[in-house]
Amino acid sequence: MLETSQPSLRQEQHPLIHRLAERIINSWQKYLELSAFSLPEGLGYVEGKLEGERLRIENRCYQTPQFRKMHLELAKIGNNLDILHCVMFPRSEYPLPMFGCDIVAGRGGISAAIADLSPTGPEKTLSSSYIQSLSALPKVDFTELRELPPWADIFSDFCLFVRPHNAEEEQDFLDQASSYLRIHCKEAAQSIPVSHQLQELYLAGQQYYCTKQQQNDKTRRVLEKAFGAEWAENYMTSVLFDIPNSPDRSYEKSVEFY
Ligand code: BLA
Repeated sequence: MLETSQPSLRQEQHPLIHRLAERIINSWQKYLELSAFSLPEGLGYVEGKLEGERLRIENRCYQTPQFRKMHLELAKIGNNLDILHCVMFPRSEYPLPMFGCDIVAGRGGISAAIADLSPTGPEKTLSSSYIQSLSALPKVDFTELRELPPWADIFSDFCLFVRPHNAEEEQDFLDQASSYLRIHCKEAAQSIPVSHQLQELYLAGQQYYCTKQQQNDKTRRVLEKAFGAEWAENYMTSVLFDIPNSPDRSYEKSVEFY
């Protein structure tokens, strides 16, 4: 059983974060065969202090036949800042993009909401079936589109990066991010492994993705202030964006599925 009803940070977070977290878990359960994924020792639930405020981080991680690691992280800093972070790392056998999503909510509401399916293949574009499904989604207009920072050349043309201005725009972001995830889970469930040669290229694409994400100074600064530079470096490179350094063919078909 997945512990969807356990008390957690989710209940205390901004409603958009709470609702997206529910949808992510629901989609994972509905479309994929989940089994447990263990994080490095002591990093499932962490607490620190950021400028006198308590920083709490709660992680949930799963794996499936297609995904090496699916990570949903909720963080709360005092009563000021709520964060949702989600990344799905495909096994390199499968020619799949990376689903990534981040919501940052402060006192003044959501400042950043981003969702993408980022290509990792040698052509650096999404496959035609992804493009077709994503293009068929209803178009949504946001008052404020945000500009991506210089490190962010990893994202696709479908990357949604906004500051929602009202409840309707928050709902639109929720729906769009959920659609990206649904499309991704359905594609993944019927994905077929590629040759060993191509696997190396997809792996290199994932490595590039992680290297770039590790350059996000805004994330690093929050973690450094609460836990120190060394802890932040370790967390960014071993939990948030750990780089797989060889094709992972070790997945055991005998794992217990939820
Ligand atoms: C931005 N990420 C941010 C910001 C903060 C964090 C404080 C600034 C908000 C703003 O500019 O309004 C903090 N994000 C965190 C922390 C964690 C986190 C502490 O996930 C984890 C504990 N970031 C991701 C993923 C994506 C992502 C998966 O983790 C995208 C798929 C993107 N976050 C992202 C981008 C920005 C951001 C592009 C804006 C960076 C900038 O403007 O420089």
